Amino acid sequence: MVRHMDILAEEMLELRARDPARYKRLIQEGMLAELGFDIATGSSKMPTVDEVRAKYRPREASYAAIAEAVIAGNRAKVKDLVSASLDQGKDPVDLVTNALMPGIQTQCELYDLGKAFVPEILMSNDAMQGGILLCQQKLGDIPKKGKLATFVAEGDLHDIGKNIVAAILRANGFDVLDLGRDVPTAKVVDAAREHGLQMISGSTLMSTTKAGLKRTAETLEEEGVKVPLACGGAAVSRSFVDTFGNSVYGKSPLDAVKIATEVCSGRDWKEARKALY
Ligand code: B12
Repeated sequence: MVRHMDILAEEMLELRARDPARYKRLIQEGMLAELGFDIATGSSKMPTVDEVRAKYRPREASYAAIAEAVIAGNRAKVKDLVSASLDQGKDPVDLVTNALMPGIQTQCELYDLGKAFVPEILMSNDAMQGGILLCQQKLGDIPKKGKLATFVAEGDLHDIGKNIVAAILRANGFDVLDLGRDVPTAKVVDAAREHGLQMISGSTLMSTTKAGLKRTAETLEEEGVKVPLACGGAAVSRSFVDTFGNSVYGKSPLDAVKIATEVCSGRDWKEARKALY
């Protein structure tokens, strides 16, 4: 997975503080070599398509077939296979996490390598959504644990991860209002007031848009709307989120569930941070 330069830089600074000897070695022996750059041939060791596929391929055959159908962007096949798995008694949350998500993760990494292209990503996303819908229907109407919203920061159109987070939150019993992508702060604040939200989950994948999450957390606080913001997405790091209040950093959709569980059981964002970090 390609790393954001600012996250990489933060990680290097953390490493310098935590393990100065290794940091020094990295510098001395060549950071490029440590990061996978083959100095002898002058090229970086890029994984092959097969290696990427193998990295994410689920062990169980029926899950691997679902992941393959997501990669192929075959919505009809995904729906057939997910239906069959649900009929066999598979857990819908497990299917989303361990069959559908590995498919889209493979496709995204292939895109990074230049081995998949925009239409393919969009078709895989559509196919995955077909499967997620069936899993949500199977879960049915379960008693709700709290009212939340999800959104992607202003200027950012990447919504695949946000959709997964929304699906996993719903699957875990939360009532989720999806505000969509490219969402301005004012719309989030209005929604928090209007719908009596208990937590908001904000995502962003670009360095240029991550300030939108900080702005949203701060505006909620300034306007006296006591709703914490869970922040995630590939451009977001814990050290970034720690630079502002009223927010909790999470890496995975399950972290979003943990944060929501803390907040909906009456804990504030500071207590939720303690529980998570
Ligand atoms: C798919 C993709 C696209 C698709 C988006 C389709 C869509 N509907 O989302 C398309 C092709 C449209 C696209 C467009 C662009 N993209 Co793009 N894209 C990607 C790509 C390949 C994958 C992103 C993705 O979906 N990952 C998979 C999901 C599942 O991961 P995720 O969102 O991080 O979410 C997971 C976790 O982070 C977490 N999570 C997410 N949210 C939250 C919230 C909380 C609270 C918690 C706890 C957890 C959590 O859970 C999720 C599931 O595990 C990435 C590269 C990469 N490999 O990441 C580039 C990437 C994000 N794109 C990039 C860029 C630059 C662009 C464009 C500007 C390209 C261009 N020149 O036009 C445009 C931007 C348009 C815009 N204004 O937004 C850059 C951003 C670089 C940067 N530093 O800012 C990246 C990193 C590529 C790169 N290496 O340069 N892109």
